[in-house]
Amino acid sequence: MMRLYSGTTCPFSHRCRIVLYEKGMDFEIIDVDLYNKPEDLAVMNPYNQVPVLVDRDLILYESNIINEYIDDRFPHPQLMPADPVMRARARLFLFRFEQELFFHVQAIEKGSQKAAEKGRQVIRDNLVQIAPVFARQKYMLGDDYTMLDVAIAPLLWRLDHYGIQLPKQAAPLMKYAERIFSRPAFIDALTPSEKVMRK
Ligand SMILES: N[C@@H](CCC(=O)N[C@@H](CS)C(=O)NCC(=O)O)C(=O)O
Repeated sequence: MMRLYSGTTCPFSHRCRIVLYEKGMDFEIIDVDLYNKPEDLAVMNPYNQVPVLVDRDLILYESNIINEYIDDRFPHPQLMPADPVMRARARLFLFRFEQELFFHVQAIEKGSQKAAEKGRQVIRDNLVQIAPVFARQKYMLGDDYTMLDVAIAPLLWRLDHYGIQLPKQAAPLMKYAERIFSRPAFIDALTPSEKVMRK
């Protein structure tokens, strides 16, 4: 059985929990206290961070790498596109999410007040820019829910929590977010600490 070492408020662990629940197979989630990390975390992940996935003798870290492995191992429902060109595009988007959104999440969570404010502003601007896409399509890549929706969902869930307010013009994005939040696997994947992040 796969074992996921996960942080109860960690957006990166949240991504992996979502994928595990989407697949509907057996797994174990181990909550890691990030203020008192178990010694074996640094043995499993040289960056001493969660999430970490253990599947028999395979140990993986980095949320997107973990998620692609779970998707390859349990292909139903498939979350990465099947077509090589679309798969490559999906990976490029995943990379850009890290550079343009999640890099700034780290500033909000750990940076100075000034860095956090700058992070909020960059995230707000980038989200406003992609918002019109959702007036035309249901999900990030079109009609189907994919790994891109999984990857961005933890950030959309935390907007209030991070103090990010979006203007009215981002309404299609928030409608899209509600669509993701209503998925049974999304609801099941929330920890009690995440549940209270949104009113
Ligand atoms: N790029 C990593 C980021 C993981 C990460 O930043 N994890 C944080 C919690 S959200 C962590 O373990 N922090 C503990 C530490 O850095 O001491 C991923 O996608 O998995």
